[in-house]
Amino acid sequence: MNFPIELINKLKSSSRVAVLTGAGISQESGLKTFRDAQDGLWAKYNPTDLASPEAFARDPKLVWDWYAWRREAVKGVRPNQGHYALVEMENKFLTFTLITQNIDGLHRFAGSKNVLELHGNINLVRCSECGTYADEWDEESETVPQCKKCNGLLRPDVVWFGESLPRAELEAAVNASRACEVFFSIGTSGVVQPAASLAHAVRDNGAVVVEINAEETPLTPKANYFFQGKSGEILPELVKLITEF
Ligand code: BV8
Ligand code: ZN
Repeated sequence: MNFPIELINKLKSSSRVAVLTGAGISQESGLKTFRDAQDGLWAKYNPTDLASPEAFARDPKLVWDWYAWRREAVKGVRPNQGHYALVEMENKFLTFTLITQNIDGLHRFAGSKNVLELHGNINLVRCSECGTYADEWDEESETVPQCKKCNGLLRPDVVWFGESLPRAELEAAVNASRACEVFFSIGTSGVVQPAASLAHAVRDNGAVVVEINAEETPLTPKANYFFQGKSGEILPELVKLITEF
């Protein structure tokens, strides 16, 4: 990939960087992206219909099983070169904030420290009534496991459509986007709000916006740089150039 020298110089002279990632960065780990057709059993459901409080209220077992299936899928995968390149980048900049829409936990698994999980984490399970986190539950149970404290139905600790994002994480993400000198948008179709609006807020503060994605998105026309391709290939190349003295 040909990286313009002014971008390399900008990165070498910057100290505050923010990154937003989406499902695309985990695709090379073998995880389907959110809008990929769901495999087999789930082919007939649209993810946005299952990832909602209404779906859980209507058929808690179906939604619970969908997340149990996805937890299994996440257990079987490892971070890829794109995740590791971001770990290297974090050590390179004075202030580095990794904002992710992903719930797979792969950034932390790869070693990233300052990670803001805007949509929660699929490996965490809490009570849908009292909010108590469950440290273990019977994955084989015929019915949705229940809270030990109040018997409420357990649910994944993720943000469903129509639910608000965790305030602290969202606030930190907005602050990091406002303060950064360079903002990366990586592996996201940029349609889910309010995460997608972070990049647009950045433009207003004069920061440089760099998009790395397999296809163009609504952000592409507004980005200063757009690199089309796989994040697992592009990011290591870019990080190598900015860490070379
Ligand atoms: C809220 C957790 C309100 C669950 C997720 C109309 C207009 C605007 C907004 C709305 C609207 N109607 C409704 C809304 C709001 C809604 C929304 O944005 N809807 C969208 C569909 C229009 N948002 C919400 O509901 C949010 N909450 O607004 O609350 C509110 C306000 C006040 C008080 C109370 C309530 C909550 C949104 C969070 C939903 N939860 N995840 C779960 O995962 O099961 S979102 C889900 O989509 C995932 O987190 C995923 O990450 C996220 C975004 O998708 P992407 O990550 O971008 O993945 P996608 O597949 O789309 O794209 C992948 C990209 O990677 C592609 O472009 C592909 O080309 C690229 N790619 C693939 N491989 C690679 C690659 N790139 C590089 N390398 C590769 N190898
Ligand atoms: Zn409870």
